[in-house]
Amino acid sequence: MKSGASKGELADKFGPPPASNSVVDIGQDEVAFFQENGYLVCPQISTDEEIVWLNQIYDWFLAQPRSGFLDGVFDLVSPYGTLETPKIGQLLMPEKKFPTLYDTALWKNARRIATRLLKVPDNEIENWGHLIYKSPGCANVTPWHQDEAYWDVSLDYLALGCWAPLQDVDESNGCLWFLPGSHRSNVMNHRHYTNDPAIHVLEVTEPLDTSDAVPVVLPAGGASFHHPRLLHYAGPNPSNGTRKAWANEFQTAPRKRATPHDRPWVKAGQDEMAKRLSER
Ligand SMILES: O=C(O)CCC(=O)C(=O)O
Repeated sequence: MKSGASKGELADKFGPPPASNSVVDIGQDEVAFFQENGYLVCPQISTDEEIVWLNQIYDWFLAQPRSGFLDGVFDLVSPYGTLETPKIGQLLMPEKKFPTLYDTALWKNARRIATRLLKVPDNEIENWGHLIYKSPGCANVTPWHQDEAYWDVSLDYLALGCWAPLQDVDESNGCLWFLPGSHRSNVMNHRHYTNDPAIHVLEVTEPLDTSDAVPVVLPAGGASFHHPRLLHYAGPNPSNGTRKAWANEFQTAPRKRATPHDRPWVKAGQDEMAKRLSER
């Protein structure tokens, strides 16, 4: 990412996460709920002290120079290369810059729960994270989508997403909404927002009945887990505060497919990003 600080400098600046004995696990009922509905909500997988610590690190990342591309902070709803304050900002893989994030109760609990939900041995889980935030007064929704619609069309995945807010979230500041049971559908047709392949965020193009959707109201330090085909969206953030979430994808090693999926929006976005990167 576009910043001068080394791993060591960040470790010196922020130190380790506050000591915690938070160990959160789930049982068969939660696994069954996830299989039936495509998601699970856990009210607390971190601690108050850790959330304060994480907020400082999050704010440091957001204050770094923006790149407008995937190597730094970029706006999910503006064309690649946009350097203005993001409406919906994203930074990929903060853990590569600051591996101490792996020492948090939040990450360790999320990983344990993901392992149970995916029903795989502990040593088979891979992970990457992203920071995703909505600026104060952001009118943009994160459109209805399935996460798998973003991914490599030549691979099959066993994966799920974990989404952990760093402040309380509800309908007033852009919480997630899930459509229970929708994970049983195939990946639907998507397009880049406003049909512009230079805009990263995707939206489903097929008609959707979202009348059964549920808001995922969570306190800071809680987390939700969702299947990569679960339809979900996040509302606007009309509040005065930044809505910050630390999302983590947990998966086994993806497997090569004999035939790639037909999802033309993926290549359209990659081509447009490569074009704009070459002009940077
Ligand atoms: O935070 C948001 O606005 C959307 C996050 C999301 O869709 C995800 O993490 O899968």
